[in-house]
Amino acid sequence: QSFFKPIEKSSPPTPLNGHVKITIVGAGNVGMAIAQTILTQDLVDELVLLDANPEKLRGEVLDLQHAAAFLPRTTILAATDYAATAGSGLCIITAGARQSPGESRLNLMQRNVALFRGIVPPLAKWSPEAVLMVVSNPVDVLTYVAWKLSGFPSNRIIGSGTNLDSSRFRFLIADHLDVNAQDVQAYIVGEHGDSSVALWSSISVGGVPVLSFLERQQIPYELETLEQIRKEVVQSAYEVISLKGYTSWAIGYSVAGLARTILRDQRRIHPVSVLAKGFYGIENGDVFLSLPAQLGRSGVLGVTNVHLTEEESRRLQESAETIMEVQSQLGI
Ligand code: 6V0
Repeated sequence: QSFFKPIEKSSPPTPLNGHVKITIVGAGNVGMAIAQTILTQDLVDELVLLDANPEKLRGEVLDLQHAAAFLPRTTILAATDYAATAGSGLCIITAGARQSPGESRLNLMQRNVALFRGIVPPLAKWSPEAVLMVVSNPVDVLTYVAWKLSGFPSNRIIGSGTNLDSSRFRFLIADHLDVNAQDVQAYIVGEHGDSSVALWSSISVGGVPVLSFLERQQIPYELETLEQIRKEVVQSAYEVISLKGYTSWAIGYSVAGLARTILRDQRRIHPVSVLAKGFYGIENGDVFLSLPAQLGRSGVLGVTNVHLTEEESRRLQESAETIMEVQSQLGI
């Protein structure tokens, strides 16, 4: 049995022809945090920012261009027309409507689907070989919508998913154990949201599996502490939003890291939203949710074939059902 299992309907990578171009749709808090992190990483030759608000967009792009003397050389363009996005290797969508007071989540979702109808087809037309990455929320459902509207093979559609939740998880575990978060391996999978699933069996620190270590030392499982950490991960987005109004820095680093893995063909494993049909007992329906996926130039190369406990499998399937229920109300 191989370590990775390929996803359905994969297509081969497209050569970048030496010129690396990224488009970010939505120059709000999240789009700009992603843009600035990408710029510091010397990852691209050309960065196009596209937004529906031309004044704000021009202000943001000028502000970034004024940092040219401190940054690796990159052409930064402000665009309100999709023709400027032509030939992008990666398109990142962060545009999204905000919830109005009293508005239901379903209504918000329908507004976002309407917005995606105006964004995804022109992106796909001008960059037919691109990898498309969705960040706008609810990210799993909107990744499915982007897949449907683009007509792209599923390996070239990715949602930023629980890459951010997993980083919050690693930070909290590191804080609890007083170690460096980079030495903590741990995955949150499933829905980016309330039904996300912590893979306890995946936690290791410096290569040592944490749960079996605790068991061997006959240290009580600390299950309550772990469950508390999982709840904190779910709550942490709400907490940041209630304190500063939005989240931006962590999602900026998270997405810039995904962009690096894809454009540099690094073949690293990230928990991101992928077409999950056929994995871990998710057999019915087309649903995107986060699984530990290997990423490279052609997008999703495969999903890790790891063993989940019965409980983890059950929770993942429940997470899939939660997303599919929402999807079924969209009429797409
Ligand atoms: P924001 O600051 O309101 O920015 C949204 C931007 O989108 C604005 O600049 C708008 O002008 C622009 N916009 C709206 N409609 C269009 C359109 N049709 N075409 C082009 N641009 C358009 O929001 P913020 O940046 O804070 O959040 C953006 C989205 O990211 C929201 O849906 C968030 O919920 C989502 N996030 C997702 C995260 C994840 O982990 N997946 C994390 C944080 C936020």
